[in-house]
Amino acid sequence: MRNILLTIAAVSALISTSGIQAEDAAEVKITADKIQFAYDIKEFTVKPGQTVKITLVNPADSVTRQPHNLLIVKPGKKDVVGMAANGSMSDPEFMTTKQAVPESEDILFHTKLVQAGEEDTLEFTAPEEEGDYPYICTFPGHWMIMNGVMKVAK
Ligand SMILES: [Cu+2]
Repeated sequence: MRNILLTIAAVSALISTSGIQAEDAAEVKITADKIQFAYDIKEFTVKPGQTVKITLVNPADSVTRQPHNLLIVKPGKKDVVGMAANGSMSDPEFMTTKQAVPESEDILFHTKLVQAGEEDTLEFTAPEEEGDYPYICTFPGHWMIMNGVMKVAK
């Protein structure tokens, strides 16, 4: 009898732990515009250290048929990373192996290049430091207008 009770206690502890984690995760779905180089969500807020899941969707009926990605960069580094992407365009691997992601220490997390009709989910732990973390698409020519801000705040 005592063993059974212990087992029940262990199982309910497991259930409540996973329940807390599910509640804690921030899930954001960001869809690329069909016509313009833009994300439908320009700003969202997460808590420091929170589990974040971002799904980038490139609609199947995209008019531009352009691939898109999503990079989360350090505060204030949108332009630096965007310019690094511009400077990488002559690299033959940039659009293939590198998924249009430039080499930069200022990039925290990124998706792959998502073609029309596809999506990619990025899962990470939000930075502990509060601030405005820009996200950008580094497909050539997009980042200046295809961007947003992930706010990290308590
Ligand atoms: Cu794009």
